[in-house]
Amino acid sequence: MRIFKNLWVMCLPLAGAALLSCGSSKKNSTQTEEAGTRTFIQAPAFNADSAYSYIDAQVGFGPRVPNSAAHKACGDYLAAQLRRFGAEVYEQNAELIAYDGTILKGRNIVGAYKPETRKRVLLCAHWDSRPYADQDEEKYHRTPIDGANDGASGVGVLLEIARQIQMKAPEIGIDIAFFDAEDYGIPEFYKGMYKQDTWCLGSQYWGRIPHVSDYKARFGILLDMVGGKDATFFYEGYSARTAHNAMKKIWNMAERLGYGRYFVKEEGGEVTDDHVYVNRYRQIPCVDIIHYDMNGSTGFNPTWHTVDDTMEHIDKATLQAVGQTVMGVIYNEQ
Ligand code: AHN
Ligand code: ZN
Repeated sequence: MRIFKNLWVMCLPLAGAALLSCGSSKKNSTQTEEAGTRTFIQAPAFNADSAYSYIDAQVGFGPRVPNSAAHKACGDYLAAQLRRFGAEVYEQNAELIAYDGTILKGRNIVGAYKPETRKRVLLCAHWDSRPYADQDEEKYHRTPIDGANDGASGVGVLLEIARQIQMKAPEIGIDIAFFDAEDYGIPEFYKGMYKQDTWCLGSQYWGRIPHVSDYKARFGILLDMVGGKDATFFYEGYSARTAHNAMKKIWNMAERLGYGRYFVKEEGGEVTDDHVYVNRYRQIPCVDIIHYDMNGSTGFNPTWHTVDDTMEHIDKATLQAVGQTVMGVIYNEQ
């Protein structure tokens, strides 16, 4: 933007003809902008109202806890939306074993664009919601949460990106993966034996058995809790170690688009999230864009795993910042 502004200032004192030539000296100036020697492609405009409506629709089904009717109905909705937006849709149904032995009817949903292309980027989010508000008052510990932010926000942003891709495809192929059963991890109140790897059951399954054999992508971007007001996204520790280049690309893009307030270029903690298994099992470097709150008691935002994770705490400005940044990244991949 700055470059455009400078150009405009330079053009101002000139006569109409000169102004025209000033404008036309830039080939396709609405599309591209010179940044040093590299051409920057302006991505289409992400629509936060649209993303918000997709979050609202998910929450409208009720908590998307695996094995529930709301979960089934929401899964059908997500697969139908991806199809409607022109993706080739793959579904995986698998029985996943929870921390307490409960068998979850898990369902991963993947929408592929340009499936024939080898140059690909994976975008992902979890679509289930937590059966427990175990960060809330004790009386709510066994209450399923709406998961407006924790779950639905990332999916809502990705559905809007799917809609945008249908209207104007980026150069590379894109896969949008909605992972199931991320949030059925061992609850705080559980008295039984501790077990490892109880979170992210859907992405663990997909990592071992991807929707297409030998699936590969250049890198992945995971969206987790991307709808909170004044959200701050720090360099998540595991992403920083395993997906450093992609991570820098994202944070630099955010800065360039004016979203540096959200994408803070400082180290955050390390989180066990779907990106860990995308990297561990498929060797795809994957970056977690996740809202940390350094001042909060949990390290996450104040509504995290509480019954307050509702639509009223979803902020369109944050959705815009995240959606436009991710679009900036994918439309600039060649
Ligand atoms: C754990 O709490 C172990 N990981 C955070 C991942 C998560 C949960 N993201 C959303 N809900
Ligand atoms: Zn959660």
